[in-house]
Amino acid sequence: MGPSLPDFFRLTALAATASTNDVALARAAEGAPEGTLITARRQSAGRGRRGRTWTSPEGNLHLSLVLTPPVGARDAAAVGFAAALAVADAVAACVPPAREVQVKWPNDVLLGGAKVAGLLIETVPGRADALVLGIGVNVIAHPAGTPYPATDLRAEGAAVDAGDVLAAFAPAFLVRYQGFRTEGFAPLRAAWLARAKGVGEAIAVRLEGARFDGTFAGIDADGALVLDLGGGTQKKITAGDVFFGAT
Ligand code: BT5
Repeated sequence: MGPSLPDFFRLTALAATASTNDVALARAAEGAPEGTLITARRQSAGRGRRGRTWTSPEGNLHLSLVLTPPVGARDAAAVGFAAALAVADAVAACVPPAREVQVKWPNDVLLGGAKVAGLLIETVPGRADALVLGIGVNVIAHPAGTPYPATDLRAEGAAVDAGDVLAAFAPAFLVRYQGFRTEGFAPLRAAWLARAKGVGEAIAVRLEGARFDGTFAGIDADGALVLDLGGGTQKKITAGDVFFGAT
């Protein structure tokens, strides 16, 4: 039996699939309502941003959720921050209290400074009112040798399974998402910044074909990363990969 979830969610639990985002995108294209939730125990073609691979072995949590936020796909950034905070809430509930849980721009969750979860938000062809939120949480395993260090919940002392993490995530996400729906992005932005790694510190942001070094000054009212380049110059970045402690 699966975990008991709030009414909002309509769960389809799969043993295996290529990518839960693909299943959710197909359902959304057919008109599936908000709250449609797909999970898979493992994925054979899990993906990250820009076509990268997401390692998805049996035992980790892989989920995709269909959402119809107030201004549809244009709310993608806000939904990403709400979801990352909810994953951070769920992770914090699973690990010993002393373990540090942080969010990393744009949508990663860090445990003890290493990546424990990643999020991928995709738009639905033909449906401007909807988007698909995909989340991978490393519950029992993580890949070695990734450009940004990874970890998993078991390695950090949490004796939980994917169902436990889903049961912790679902209500936490509803709180964050309903808060966004009623109060807008500003409180979410503040909550995200309070949990973010590296604000005020030196970072490098890698974009396709470019790298910018500066001080992480925060995020703007749209969720873009604000990078202080020195000399009074700031640059806003809407997509990229952040590395900390850059020299
Ligand atoms: C992400 O991309 O972090 C988004 C990951 C979203 C995965 C979920 S699982 C359910 C749903 N269905 C899907 O097919 N996807 C979503 P990005 O920031 O681009 O990070 C990808 C990079 O992280 C890879 O290039 C690797 O370097 C590294 N990586 C791959 N697997 C990882 C893992 N399990 N844990 C930590 N890092 C990983």
